[in-house]
Amino acid sequence: MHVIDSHTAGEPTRVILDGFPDLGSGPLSERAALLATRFYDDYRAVVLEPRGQVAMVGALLVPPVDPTCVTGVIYFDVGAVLGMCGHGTIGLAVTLYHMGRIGTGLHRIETPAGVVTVDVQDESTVTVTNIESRRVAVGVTVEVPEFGPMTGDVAYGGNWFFLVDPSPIPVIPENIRQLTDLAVATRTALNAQKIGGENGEPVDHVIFYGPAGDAAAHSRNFVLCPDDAYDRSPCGTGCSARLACLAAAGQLGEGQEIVQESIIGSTYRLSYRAGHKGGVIPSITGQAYVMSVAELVFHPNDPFRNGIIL
Ligand code: PYC
Repeated sequence: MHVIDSHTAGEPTRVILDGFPDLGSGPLSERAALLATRFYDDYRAVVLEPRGQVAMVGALLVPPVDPTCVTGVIYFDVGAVLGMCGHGTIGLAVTLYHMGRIGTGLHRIETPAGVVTVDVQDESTVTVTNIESRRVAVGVTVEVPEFGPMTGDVAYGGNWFFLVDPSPIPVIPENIRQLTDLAVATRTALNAQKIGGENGEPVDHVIFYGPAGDAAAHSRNFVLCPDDAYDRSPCGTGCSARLACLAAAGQLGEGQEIVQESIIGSTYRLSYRAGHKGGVIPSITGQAYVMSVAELVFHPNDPFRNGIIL
C-alpha cells in the first residue's frame, strides 16, 4: 500500500494511493458505509499505532462518480468514517500537487458529504470551498454527568458538531487533558440524550471556544474528533459549522474574513457566502506540507498487523 503523509496546520493526513480493497463504483456515501462495516479492520490498520499515530486521519482515494472531479476520497480516523474533512482536503490537494496530478487553480473533489472545491494557490496554500453548512439548534443544554450542564449549538459542516462558546475550561494547551475529558463526556451525554442532527445523526465532534492568543484572530478552539484525539488544526468542518452558527446569529456577515486559531496556535482564514438552502458555503484557507512518501507493509506474521487494539 503506497501512502503520502502530510500535515495541515499540524494535523496529519495519510493519503492512500493504492493497495486498498476495491469498494466498487456506487455513490460515495454507500462506499463510505461499506468501508465502515466490511473493511473496518483494514482502514483502522492504516491509522492505528504502530503504523499510524493518535491524531492520524486517513484519506482513501477512490474513483469519483462525478467525472468533473479530479478524485473521490473517503476520510476516516480510528473512531469513525467521516463525511468530510477540511484539513484532510487541504492535505490531499497539496499531496496531489506534490505528485504532479494537479496544478494551481480550481479542482473539484468528491466526498461522501458532496462535492467540494479546492483552489490551490501554491505548493502549500489551499482554499477549500465546503458543502453547505447549517446550524440546526441554538443554546441547547445537556446535563453532563460529573461535569454539570453544558450549553451549545448543534451544527453541520460535513460532520456533526456541538459548539460551546465560551468554554467552561480555558482553551490553552496546558488544559488539553481536561478539555478532552469534558468533550468526551459531553459527546457521550449528547448521544445518550439523542441530541444531534435533524434526522437523529449523532454528534461526532465537540468544540470549545476561548480567546485567541493572537489579537488578530477571532477565537481559539479545541476540537475533539471521533477517535478522542484533539484536532491539531482548527478543523475545517468544525470551522464550517462555526461559520454557520456565526452567520445564523448575525455575528458575521457574508464575505467578512476571520482567523480561527487552533489549540496549538495554527490558523485558518475563514469566510462564507450564503447557501441555497438557508445555510452558508464556507471557505477555509490553510497550509499543508508533505512529510513522507511511503509503502506500508502488512506482514501476515505481524501480531500487530491490524494495529495495537487494547
Ligand atoms: O478538518 O474537518 C476537519 C477534520 C475533521 C476531523 C479532523 N479534522
